Amino acid sequence: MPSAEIDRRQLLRLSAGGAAAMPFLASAGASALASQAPPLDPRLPAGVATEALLEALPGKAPLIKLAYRPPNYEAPLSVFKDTITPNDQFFVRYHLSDIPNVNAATWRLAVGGEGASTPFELGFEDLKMKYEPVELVAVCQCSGNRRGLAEPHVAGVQWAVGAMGNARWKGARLKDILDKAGLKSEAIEIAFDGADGPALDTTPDFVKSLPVWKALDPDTIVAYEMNGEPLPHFNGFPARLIAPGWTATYWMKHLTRIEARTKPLDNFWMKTAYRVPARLFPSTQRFVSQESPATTPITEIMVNSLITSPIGAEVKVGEMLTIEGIAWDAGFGIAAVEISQDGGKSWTSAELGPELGRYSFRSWQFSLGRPAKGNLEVLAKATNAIGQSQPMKALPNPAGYHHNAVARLAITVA
Ligand SMILES: Nc1nc2c(c(=O)[nH]1)N[C@H]1C(S)=C(S)[C@@H](COP(=O)(O)O)O[C@H]1N2
Ligand SMILES: [Mo]
Repeated sequence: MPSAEIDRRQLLRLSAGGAAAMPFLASAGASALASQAPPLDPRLPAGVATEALLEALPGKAPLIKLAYRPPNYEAPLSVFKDTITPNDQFFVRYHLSDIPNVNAATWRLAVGGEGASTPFELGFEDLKMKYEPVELVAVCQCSGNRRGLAEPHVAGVQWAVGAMGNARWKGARLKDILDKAGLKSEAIEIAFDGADGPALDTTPDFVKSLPVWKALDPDTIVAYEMNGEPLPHFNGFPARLIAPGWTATYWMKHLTRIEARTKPLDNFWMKTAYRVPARLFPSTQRFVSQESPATTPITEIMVNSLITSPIGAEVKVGEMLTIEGIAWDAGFGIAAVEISQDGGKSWTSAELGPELGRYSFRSWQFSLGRPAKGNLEVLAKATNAIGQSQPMKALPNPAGYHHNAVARLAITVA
């Protein structure tokens, strides 16, 4: 919720990156730069991202706008030709419309709750100077990424493939912060609140929790840098949670409060939203204190891949054609990416690119030589180090989460 620490009079100063930009609420669309529509993506059903407008939020490059209040902007496919997603092209997702600009100089992070014996507050300099910095590359992927591709159609933001990004995050271990707060053995969940709040009181405030085991994982960090720069305003300045391997719903932006809880967090965002049918997905990571017989909170990212090149559906006959893409999972690691040209009957291994860390996108490529004139469909399927791979069709579920069907690209060689 908006807290007293946030100086709303800083409205004309965007704290992150020094970008000369107006705050979101004051921009009212007027400063948005509309530019050309993105290339038509042949793998998307009609209506998904094809008629989209590329529009720039303050401090960001043009992205595909799905909604303005709250801001929901996804990255066009062309962004994923880079394994690391540039900050200004990183997708933006909010549930709430009141997103204040946070002033790092006055920002405070409150750490406490019933499950902590020594509650305290820290400022931005404390976060950077008093804790050992750690860096890791991790994919931030919305649980609902690709929801627009769900069959049958489900309600919700109709994301195509770009509600995700991969960045090098730098921050303090959440474990070190919790150690200082004297985490009690009765603590079962750690809850996180951000500075944004509902513009209308009909939307419940966005507060999320993690099980203690995930909060204490040395890779779970409170990040203050993204790709060597301060976090962009729209990606959580001045600090956000990084829960590597888990879908981005837990990656609280503009963190203001960390609460060690002795009881499960009971709110709309835990009990109703971001849940999947129990045992539907091959998750190995559980959030036991939030499970019910029928449903479980979404936890780790399912193994997935994306074909990033070629982008268009047409290629020239006689030319060498290389299929390129990325693959990622929850941190078990990508073991293989395989390509099929016969609808999934036979598969051949693609060549994997460099490893940037187990939670990162992994690039891959596969040469098709000089394909003959005609139509061709290429499928890509990633397998991770524990043997999980992508299903041919996404598993239907009410909210359209975890869409990880094999990647497909129809190409006409002419
Ligand atoms: N404060 C705050 N943090 C948040 C959210 C939000 O609405 N408010 N949305 C979450 C969800 S669902 C996603 S997908 C990611 C999106 O991160 P990004 O906007 O940096 O891409 O932020 C997460 N953290
Ligand atoms: Mo999300």
